[in-house]
Amino acid sequence: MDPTTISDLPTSVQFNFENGEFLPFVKLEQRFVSNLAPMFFDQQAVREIIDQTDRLVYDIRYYPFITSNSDMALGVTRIYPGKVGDEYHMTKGHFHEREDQPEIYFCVQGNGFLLMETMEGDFQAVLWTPGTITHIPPQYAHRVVNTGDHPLIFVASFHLSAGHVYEPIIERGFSQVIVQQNGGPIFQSNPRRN
Ligand code: PAN
Ligand code: ZN
Repeated sequence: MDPTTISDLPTSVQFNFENGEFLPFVKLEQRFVSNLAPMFFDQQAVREIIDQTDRLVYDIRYYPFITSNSDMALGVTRIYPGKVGDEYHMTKGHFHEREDQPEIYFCVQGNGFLLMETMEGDFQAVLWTPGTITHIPPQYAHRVVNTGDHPLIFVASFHLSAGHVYEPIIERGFSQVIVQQNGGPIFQSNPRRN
């Protein structure tokens, strides 16, 4: 990220609880269905969306609080409501490259689940409502799923040096997926793993 943000002085940003934006921010990333294509199990639904009008699934605002000897980062993610086929909008999900790097996630607005899973297959799902704060231990892949009708907004705090590894999620996904059935969310074993 932008090296001009290096500062050894205390730094603050101002967070807007209504829309999840904060100022100033250093980087905004947008992830569309096309960017997430391999993550969803219903590949036909993915192709139909991309062929018609690609759709924004989530955006992330970052601020890297880099000092001369530390690399804490703030990220605020907004997952817009929606589904790809029957599967709810979600983040890609990733492992941290470094095996000693945890993360804090704070659900500010919206409803859904935080999914976490180790390489060894320990799967954990936490129901998320506004105010839920979860510590994600090192070596747990993490993904947030928005099962509500409104944006799901969460604040993340992590070290930039943690690194992000997406390949295992692209290849295998999480062991469970969350789909809509009879108007509400249910868990199913991931068809991509069968
Ligand atoms: C978060 C995530 C962010 C987007 O800042 O990077 O929510 O999710 P994906 O990276 O899985 O697309 C974080 O966990 N940082 O480590
Ligand atoms: Zn992370």
